Amino acid sequence: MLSADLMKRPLIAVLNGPNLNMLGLRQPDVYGHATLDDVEQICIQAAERLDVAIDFRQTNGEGELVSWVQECRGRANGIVINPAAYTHTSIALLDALYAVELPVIEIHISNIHRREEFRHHSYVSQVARGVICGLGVRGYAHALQAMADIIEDEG
Ligand code: CA2
Repeated sequence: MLSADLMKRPLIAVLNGPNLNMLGLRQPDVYGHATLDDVEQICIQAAERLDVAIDFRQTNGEGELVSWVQECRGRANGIVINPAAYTHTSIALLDALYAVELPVIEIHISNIHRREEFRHHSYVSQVARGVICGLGVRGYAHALQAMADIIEDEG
């Protein structure tokens, strides 16, 4: 019989930043009609397909997001993150993502490069293995697929 450790699935943290709890309630022209609960369901289904575990969270607080990244050390195998507005402003988040020494994939629902100039720059991209943007909420499933591939390739 396989031991519990051998059967353990890799854990991917799916972290979401400020105002993403408003998804589906406002600005459907930019972000679509799906709610954050719908996004979580997309991630749960993708995780089942990929045989990985996920820890899906959202916060409006920069400090809380930084703490969650720190908590991933020694616990998670990778981080998929939609930092929302902190993408464009937070050196604290960038520092935390560097320090945690885990693979990071950055995801945005909208195509930030087709939007206002201030959204074109991302601090998080400096530490991300890859960036998915503009593919709507389905982008989360692509991000999980990419992260599962990275974890499998790098053991
Ligand atoms: O496109 C994305 O996923 C963003 O990360 C979303 C952020 C925005 O600041 C980034 O530039 C791009 C905004 C998240 C707030 O989402 C809302 C959804 C509905 C209503 C209000 C805000």
